[in-house]
Amino acid sequence: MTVDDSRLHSIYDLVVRRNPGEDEFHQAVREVLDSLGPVVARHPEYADARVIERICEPERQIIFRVPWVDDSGRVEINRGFRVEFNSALGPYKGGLRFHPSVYLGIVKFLGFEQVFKNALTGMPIGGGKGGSDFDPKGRSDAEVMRFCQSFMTELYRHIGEYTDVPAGDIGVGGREIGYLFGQYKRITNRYESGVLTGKGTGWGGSAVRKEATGYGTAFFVQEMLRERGESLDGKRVVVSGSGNVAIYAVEKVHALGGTVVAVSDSAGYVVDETGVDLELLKQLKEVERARISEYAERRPAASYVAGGSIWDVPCDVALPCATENELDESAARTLVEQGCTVVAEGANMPTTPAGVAVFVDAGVLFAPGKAANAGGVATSALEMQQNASRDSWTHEHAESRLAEIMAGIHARCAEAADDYGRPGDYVLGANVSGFLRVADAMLAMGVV
Ligand code: NDP
Ligand code: 2IT
Repeated sequence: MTVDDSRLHSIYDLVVRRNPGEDEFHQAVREVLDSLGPVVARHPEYADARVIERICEPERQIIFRVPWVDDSGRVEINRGFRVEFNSALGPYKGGLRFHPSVYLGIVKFLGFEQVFKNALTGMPIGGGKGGSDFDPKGRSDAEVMRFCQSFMTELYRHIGEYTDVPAGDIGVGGREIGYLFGQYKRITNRYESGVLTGKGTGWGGSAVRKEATGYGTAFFVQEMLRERGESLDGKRVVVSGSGNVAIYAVEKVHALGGTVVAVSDSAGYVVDETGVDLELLKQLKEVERARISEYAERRPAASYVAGGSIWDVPCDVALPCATENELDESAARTLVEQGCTVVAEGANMPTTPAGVAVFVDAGVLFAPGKAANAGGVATSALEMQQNASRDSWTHEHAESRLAEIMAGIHARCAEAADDYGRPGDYVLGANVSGFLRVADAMLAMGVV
């Protein structure tokens, strides 16, 4: 893919120069700019107001020390981040990631993606992201709690229900959100429910938030297939990862009649031709925090492959739900050769640009993360709505809102792709539709 418009090309060069060494951020910016050529040609007003240059520059970036004491009494020091990227549409909104690979470039790539994703939901949320290079693996609950308390002891001064509303991402789930909320409440002496989302359903969390990203990805696939007069019924599906997004993608794929035959973690993958046993998967990953190899040990029908690529497993539908750049050109070729016709990104930027090109060339239905995984943040916005009105919806109501929102995102992507002469191009549709909503708000608000 090339950034052919010379103005866009020089913006991209500037981003690379001003953000040295942040490869993932460069990749995310390039992927969006690659879609914007026809938009700037039709709308010179965006270029005149330098909206694209402004969108590529975060409004605020916070980096802080996170000291804490481990169970043996040793002092540990991590680095914390919050990048408040764009607030044209609402308070900054986006998750926190705790993973040893986290550095500023990862947080900026995720924050940048979040701006367009959140716009695409049609809801009043800006974009931001944060996290730390803290590795929760192998840490006790007490260590995770002390880390979260130290992290929030700095973060609290930057967030608020009308300012910036963090949630979960890799390594941050219900347990961590609980510890973070507890510390925020203690420091501020305010029961400000809307300051974090992904809370427990007994204390301000929304029904279906935990399930929302995975469910939403399956709903998006269903919408894409409907256009072809098909459905997930009878489809063979491979889901990478076995965390929050993956587990609930499996659950909804099964409910819609598909069969998930493989899941993974960072050490390897399991193949279960009879269909992944969801209760066992939840027990292992949500309760015991065990490795996926354990799945095969407890289920004779399944086999474990250490290392290797889960994309070697033949399927009709591939749902990458683990992490960025996990599906490269060679994996994409293997998937296409073995008959895969649908790919939807539950994770953020899991497919490399060369991988996306393979899918596009092969006519695969391809849904980018900012459309396919937007159900999580959309349900976070529903959680904010419930908190603001001190209300709490039923599971059925929250799920039907999620399904409507995913259908709306699908329709917006499809309309923008049609409007710009690229029917069926969900990458262009998502980027253009998200961009237009943010850009119009920025134009209306002047140079701020
Ligand atoms: P979890 O921490 O619950 O699970 C992450 C899963 O991905 C685990 O199976 C993990 O394996 C695997 N994984 C993580 N990092 C790597 C890596 N570097 N290489 C290989 N495997 C890896 O996170 P989530 O399920 O919440 O997030 C998964 C993806 O979905 C991320 O891209 C996230 O940004 C995105 N996302 C999440 C949303 C949410 O609501 N949670 C919303 C939208 C997108 P292991 O346990 O071995 O590390
Ligand atoms: O990438 C994402 O959209 C998330 N991790 C969810 C963000 C949120 O605020 O719910």
